[in-house]
Amino acid sequence: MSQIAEQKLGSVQDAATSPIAQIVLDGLSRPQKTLPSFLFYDARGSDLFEEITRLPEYYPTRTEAAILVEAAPQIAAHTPPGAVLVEYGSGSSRKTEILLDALPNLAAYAPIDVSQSALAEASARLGRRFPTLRVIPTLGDFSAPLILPAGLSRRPRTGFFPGSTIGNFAPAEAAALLTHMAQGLGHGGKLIIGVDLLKDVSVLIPAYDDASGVTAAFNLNILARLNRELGADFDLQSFRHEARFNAAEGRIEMHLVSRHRQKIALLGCLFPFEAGESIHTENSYKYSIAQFKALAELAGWSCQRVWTDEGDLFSVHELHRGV
Ligand code: SAH
Ligand code: AVI
Repeated sequence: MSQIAEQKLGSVQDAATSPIAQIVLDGLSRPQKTLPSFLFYDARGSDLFEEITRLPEYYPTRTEAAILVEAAPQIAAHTPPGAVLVEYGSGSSRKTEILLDALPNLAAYAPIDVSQSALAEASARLGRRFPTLRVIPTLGDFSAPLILPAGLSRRPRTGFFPGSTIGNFAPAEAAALLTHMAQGLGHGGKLIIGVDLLKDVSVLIPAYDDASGVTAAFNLNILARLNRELGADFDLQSFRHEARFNAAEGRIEMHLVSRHRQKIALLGCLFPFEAGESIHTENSYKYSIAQFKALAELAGWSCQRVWTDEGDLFSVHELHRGV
């Protein structure tokens, strides 16, 4: 995944050499067609995600933000002065402001995101709100090696990975990503990570299939992106959004379901769809606190603290590099 950094294409002629071309061709060639969820986040997708975070049905954002407000003093007490705060998948960096308010003595804030528009907007806003804070944005894949400017390389590092973006990875990939973060954050490193909790399907499904259709638009936007950037000919009206709960795997799945039999042309290939056949676009794993702790420990972290809300909807964990 480390080549996904710059996916904006000059023209459709460049499409075949795009870093995402092979990933998309591979995904659509599988018996269960799939697309990786990082493709959601072009400029339009990042805006739609922000809209999702404000939906009444989408409990994770407001719940995690409220937990962070409560936890911020304790998080600050365990963050050494002069540390670098590294955020993985920072998006709009809205929740970051809660931590930054409590952490006036950081050496720098280093957000990493694949969305150029989200990263640029957030960096500009934070620059205005925290004029003395050094902001070092990185456009790219958070699973690539972490590179900080030489002057900061010996500073202690605290990672921040909110939003339950870890849930968008299957457990084995999530463990690999957490191991990668442990390495990148170095000796004495800490990680503040948001993890959505398993709950009743009657709450989960509306969170991923809201009444106003914003999540549907977010899911379908991936096809618009493939049309624009890879010259595909998806008719967006010919697919519908579906959120499914996979109880055996403990995850919500998002699919785009073909409304009828059709063929899609993309980069010189034809992809046939039966009526009802889907493209699997996202997994969102939901954990118990014990399950997530086990995963984090497998990846070399020790769990120091966990905070939840009263309804046990969401959790925020403070992990330290294992001894
Ligand atoms: N942290 C924010 C945004 C979560 S949305 C919040 O909690 O609300 C997930 C974010 O991760 C998006 O901004 C998306 O662009 C980014 N993202 C997804 N996969 C990524 C990857 N592999 N590398 C870097 N950023 C990624
Ligand atoms: C970013 N990620 C954790 C979100 C989630 O809940 O899995 C993305 C999302 N997909 C649909 N709604 C929100």
